[in-house]
Amino acid sequence: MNDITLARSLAAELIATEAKYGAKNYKPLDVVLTRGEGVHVWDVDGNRYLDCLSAYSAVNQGHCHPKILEAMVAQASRLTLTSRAFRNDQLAPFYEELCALTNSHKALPMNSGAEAVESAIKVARKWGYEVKGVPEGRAEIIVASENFHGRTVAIVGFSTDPASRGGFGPFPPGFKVVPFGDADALEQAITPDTVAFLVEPIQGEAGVIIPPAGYLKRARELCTRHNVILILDEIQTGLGRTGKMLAEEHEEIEADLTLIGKALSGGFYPVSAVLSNSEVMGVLHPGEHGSTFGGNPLACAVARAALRVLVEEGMVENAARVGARLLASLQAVRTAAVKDVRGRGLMLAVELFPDAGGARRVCEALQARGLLAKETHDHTIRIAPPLILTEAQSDWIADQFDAVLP
Ligand code: IF1
Repeated sequence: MNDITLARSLAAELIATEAKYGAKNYKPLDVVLTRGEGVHVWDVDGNRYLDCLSAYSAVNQGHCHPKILEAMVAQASRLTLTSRAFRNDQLAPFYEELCALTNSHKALPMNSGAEAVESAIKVARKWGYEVKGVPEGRAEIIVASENFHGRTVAIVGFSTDPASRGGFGPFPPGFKVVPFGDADALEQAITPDTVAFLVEPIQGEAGVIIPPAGYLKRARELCTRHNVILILDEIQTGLGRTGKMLAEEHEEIEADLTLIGKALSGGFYPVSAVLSNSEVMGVLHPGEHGSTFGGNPLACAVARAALRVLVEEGMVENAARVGARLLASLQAVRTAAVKDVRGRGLMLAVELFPDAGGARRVCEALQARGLLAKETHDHTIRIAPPLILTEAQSDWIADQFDAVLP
């Protein structure tokens, strides 16, 4: 057997082993990756791909960024976990740098995105009872249709996607769904028991849905007027993805609670946080919330480096500049099958007409040409490369779409 045959059989073997032992909660492309560097990843056969998913925007800084790696290795060999029963010397500078960068007063460190969302729900409810004066047990949180905020029971309970919530009930009460992008519907839904409105600035899983201009600004005004906490889930849109550090900056607003995760560690390690611009976080007292790994020194050191390279290497500005170029060139290659091309910064999507044969087929054709992208729902291809993408790489991506779009 030559090398290529050997390698192919390795991929097939790994895929078969996954199928044998793994829960079948995913249907990935059949590409088995073994190495990543910058915008590129390599499979076990040695094929190189340009990664246009970036682990759902967790790898904004590019794969295996050397400075984040260095910080991780240095910290891992010194101290990894203390629990919050003791203090560690990485937490204070992490708080300080994170709050300075995001213009926040307080931060609550957690691990996964879903945990940050759960934490915000708890904080908002407690604020509702203790500060707003909502009668015990009545706190209500308004969310948007087609939302994606994670996979916990509470979160999938207010999902409108049957695949996400079906079969997982009963669910905690206290959530009300309004159409995304409709500020009038939000206004009508607010009652004296409403404590928060939780929304993604741009909906990711829904297919990169950008709300009408002015929507978030009006949501901000409504929340302020009715004493409701605005919670922006920036777990996917935050940290440069849309061409601003936070997507809220596009409408010059500030959320009361901002949730970040994913790229907070540059993909090295799960790190998330709840950021607070008001006194909302003040409702938490010792013993009322926590996490074994939240705020651990390894997480803090990795996140500090991940934030530092975003700024020092101009990745946010690059996302705005190269993202605008990619959007324009994708719009220029649109074919009869293309219903819409949209995006902000490096969070883009190409949506096909329902009769165009499906987005999965396009993703498979792109894979064969050395580009990895993932369909969302049946007809939309999401394009979210690392924020270090060059103009030449951007043009190459558009060329690949030009070649494969039906
Ligand atoms: C999977 C989607 C993206 C998120 C927002 C919270 C979370 C996510 C806005 C939870 C997570 C991930 C989860 C991942 C797929 C992915 C995803 F397609 F499902 F919707 F990115 F677009 N808020 N999104 O996007 O964060 O707990 O996962 O750390 O495989 O479920 P988490």
